[in-house]
Amino acid sequence: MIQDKKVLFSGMQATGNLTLGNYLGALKNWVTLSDEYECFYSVVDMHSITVRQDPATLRKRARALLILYIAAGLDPEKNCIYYQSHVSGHAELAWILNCFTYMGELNRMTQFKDKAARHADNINAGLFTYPVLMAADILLYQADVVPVGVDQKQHLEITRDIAERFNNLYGPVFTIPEPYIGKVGAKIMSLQDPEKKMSKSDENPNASIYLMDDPDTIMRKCKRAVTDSESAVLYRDEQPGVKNLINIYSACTGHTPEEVVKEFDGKGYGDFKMAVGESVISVLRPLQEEAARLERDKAYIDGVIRANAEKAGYYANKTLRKVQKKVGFPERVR
Ligand code: ATP
Ligand code: LTN
Repeated sequence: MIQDKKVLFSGMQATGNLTLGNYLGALKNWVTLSDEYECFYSVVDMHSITVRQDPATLRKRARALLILYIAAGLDPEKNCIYYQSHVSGHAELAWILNCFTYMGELNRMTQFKDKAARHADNINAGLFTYPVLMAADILLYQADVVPVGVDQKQHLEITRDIAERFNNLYGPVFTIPEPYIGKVGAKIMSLQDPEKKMSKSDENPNASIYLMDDPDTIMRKCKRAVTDSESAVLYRDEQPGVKNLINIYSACTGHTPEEVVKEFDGKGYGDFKMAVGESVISVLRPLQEEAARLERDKAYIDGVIRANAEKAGYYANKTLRKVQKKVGFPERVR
């Protein structure tokens, strides 16, 4: 707990272009939660290199993602927005936690199995211990809550197991974190295959709306979205394409799915898809404008990066020193 507020930690990888799914499922919730908690939002660039990256592209994407956090409405004065690689405590705690994590536990992680299958030529040790670094991220700041999508639940469970194991051996060092999984937008589906989640690694560009898509592209993708032959805007599992579009419209306008169904009663898919497109454009336009403005303000962004790395480092070191003492590392001599 920092100044009576509970602590929140979350992060995103700077790999690929962010989609409307990332925004509605994660970033938007972060903004809603930011008043209630003391928040740490990291660009987890150290996690990114578990898969081979082009250095210049990674650097560019990491900065664009950090800017996007701010453009989405996270005030960097109140929220600690920083690069994971700028705080060495993440790597140091991860090493210690590696020694408290079992191979068998890591072997059960579904994300590891998926990624190992997709990158069969590069199944490195970092990919295997990815969840330990994630546990270090969270435990370093004594986070109470971690907002993530459903896909990250297993990693939260292993984080809790590692923390409890450590606490049982050495006393209450770590706060045990809870996952926070939002209701609205928890799972935005692909526009081309509504049975699959919208994902930044999808090869078909029409399947996802990217946060940086221009209005014409957004409208075209919405018009091309796969629906069905029912021709009625109804919110039901039998019409997954339409249901997904209702979810998107609902998340973008704040109207409930029931209100959306009423609004489009008797109207065709053409009108509905146009309205969905308009609603997405009106949410993304200010975000894009703000990101472009911040992009130009190099001095301001550099200042944010410097100040927040220092702030994160301060809290990280507090936990790290405690942990180092507990495991028996010799004290520093001043
Ligand atoms: P990839 O396609 O590379 O696996 P991703 O699009 O799934 O990436 P991540 O970087 O793994 O994105 O996730 C960032 C955050 O966005 C996570 O909290 C994740 O749960 C959330 N998220 C990702 N896709 C969606 C989606 N379609 N709907 C809702 N939330 C999502
Ligand atoms: N694994 C997460 C990103 C991530 C994260 C974290 C999320 C790394 N460290 C700590 C929450 C808390 C992902 O792929 N979305």
